[in-house]
Amino acid sequence: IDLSADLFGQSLQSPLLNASGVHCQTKEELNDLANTSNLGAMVTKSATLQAREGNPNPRYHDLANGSINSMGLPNLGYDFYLDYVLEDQQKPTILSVAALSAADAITLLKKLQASDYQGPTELNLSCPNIVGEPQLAYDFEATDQVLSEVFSFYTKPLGVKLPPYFDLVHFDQIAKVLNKYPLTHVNTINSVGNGLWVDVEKEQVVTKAKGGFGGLGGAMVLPTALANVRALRQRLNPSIKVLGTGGVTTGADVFAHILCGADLVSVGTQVMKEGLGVYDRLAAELKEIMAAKGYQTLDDFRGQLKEL
Ligand code: RRO
Repeated sequence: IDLSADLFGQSLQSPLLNASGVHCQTKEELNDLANTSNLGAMVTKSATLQAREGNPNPRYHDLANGSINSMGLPNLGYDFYLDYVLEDQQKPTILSVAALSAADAITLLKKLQASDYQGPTELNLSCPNIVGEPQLAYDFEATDQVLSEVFSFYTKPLGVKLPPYFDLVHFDQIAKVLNKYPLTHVNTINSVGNGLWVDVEKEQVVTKAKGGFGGLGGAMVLPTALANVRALRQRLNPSIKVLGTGGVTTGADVFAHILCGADLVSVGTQVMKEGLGVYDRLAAELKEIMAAKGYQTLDDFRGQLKEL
């Protein structure tokens, strides 16, 4: 059984990635990812122009069926992650950048265009946890404007990280915008924004910032993630790869993402719960499923979901 995959021309040993934000903020964490078997490629924590402390603690909470987070974009700043991908990279890496505003996105990508970095970058248009800032990709016109300006000067590989959509009309609208641009990929989904968990015993929320509202991840978001992968794969130009993120806890979940059309599959919450050994388990479970079905490669079933 062959799990090999492709990251915009770089060949990967497995289709598995970390979800940005999980175990990828510090040099030590990034080096751990580089040394993790069955992790095909890695993604850095979304970087902002300036380093950020992020939101106050508590800002991550495990739930029975997933997680809620309100991290608030803690990161070591653009220069640190750029240095990392230029100097320390031991495994194919996607550099994630976030913008606190459209103007910030332009400034960041102008710096990146002028840098020596030629590798893949992902523009995070969907962080739900910045006080006072909306998730940009819920505003189709603003997203179009940012991408239009970006691609007036940016010539290196660039994809976007999207929030989940919940209406078929919204899939049509975002795909229409994205199809205008030479994007390498879309990564779908970011956490389901602004959920709320209640600790009934304490009669209290579980994360501090924003009154406890935070992004949901893990098993509870799997159907939403699969719907977004499927709906976007059905609408985007074939040249735009789809990276599936959200709700993966088993090899069967990875299989389902690929069946919906995912080129690569990321794991977030389950890494928080289980540690980096999760990738060996998921790869073994995926191989077992493929063997039972007689599939040799991921291409044998990618996008082949049957309808009734
Ligand atoms: O740091 C965060 O609060 C965060 C980000 Br930038 C994101 O894109 N998604 C998320 O769930 N948390």
